[in-house]
Amino acid sequence: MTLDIVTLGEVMLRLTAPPPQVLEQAAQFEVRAAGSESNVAITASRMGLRAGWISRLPDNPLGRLAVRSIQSHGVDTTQVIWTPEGRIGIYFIDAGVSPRSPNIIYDRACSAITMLTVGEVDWDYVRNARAFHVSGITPALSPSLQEVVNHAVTVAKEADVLTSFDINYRAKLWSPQEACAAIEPLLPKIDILRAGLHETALVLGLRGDAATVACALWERYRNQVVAVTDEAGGAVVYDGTLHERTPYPVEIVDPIGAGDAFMAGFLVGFLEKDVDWGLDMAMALGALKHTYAGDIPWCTREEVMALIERRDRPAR
Ligand code: KDG
Repeated sequence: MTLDIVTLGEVMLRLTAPPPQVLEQAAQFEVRAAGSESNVAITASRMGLRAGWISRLPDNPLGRLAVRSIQSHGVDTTQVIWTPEGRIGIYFIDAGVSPRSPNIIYDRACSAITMLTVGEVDWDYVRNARAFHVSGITPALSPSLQEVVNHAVTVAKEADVLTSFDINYRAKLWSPQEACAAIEPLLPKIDILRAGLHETALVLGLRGDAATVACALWERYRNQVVAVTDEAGGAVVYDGTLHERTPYPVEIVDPIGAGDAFMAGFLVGFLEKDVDWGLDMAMALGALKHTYAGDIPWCTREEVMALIERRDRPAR
């Protein structure tokens, strides 16, 4: 089967304290499967693309729970490597209420995917896809995963598969210097690069507004397309020409996963048509994600289209 998008990364169980409770007072948690790359595969699949996801999980009820939830969105999970060793990662979250910040506690050390090796993956699965996507979270998890990600990006590039990378810096996983050392060598092999403004400053030392940073990244790493999002929800894409979008007004229910929704939307639109359509899909999906609890934008393709069309229609 030829897939449109293949992603590779960890899925965890996300244990959310019922808002507005903080972790310390929570008597129960809501459990959902969550992980940046599986989120991208899920959203792409929900938008009608054929998506697959590679991972490594313990062969136990929790591993199966996570995979079943990803499969339920139509994602191909046949390349998940099941293992008797290791565990599934977990994270605990309370969403925060302004001015109290959200709190996330990871409990993911030694998860099964951290032991994934290059030899375990069927790389033809990546070679046969139209696009391959991974984020900076995956190489942050273990030295072995750094090797796997390097190999994956190289294999994809050599096979003319569109390579996509989201910097997705996580300060609780590694320092900016460690992230830069691992990620920077990959960047010249990336076709579609996404970053948030704060990440480019922290990890790559690039400062300025989104347009300046996107152009600088494009010139530095020679990517086909660079997408940079800012804290206010606006985004620019640079591919030799600057494409800009202002943010949709959003009421935030849960922002976690909005970057993944943006990334998936961009890949969907880019694979379907072009950069502008990618940016339209990205903006709509990123905005819509804020309105759903959990990591996934539960909207249908029709709902995304309705949002995009309403935006383009004159108000009166
Ligand atoms: O983008 C959202 C995911 O990344 C989140 O659900 C998990 O933060 C996460 C991580 O570090 O993998």
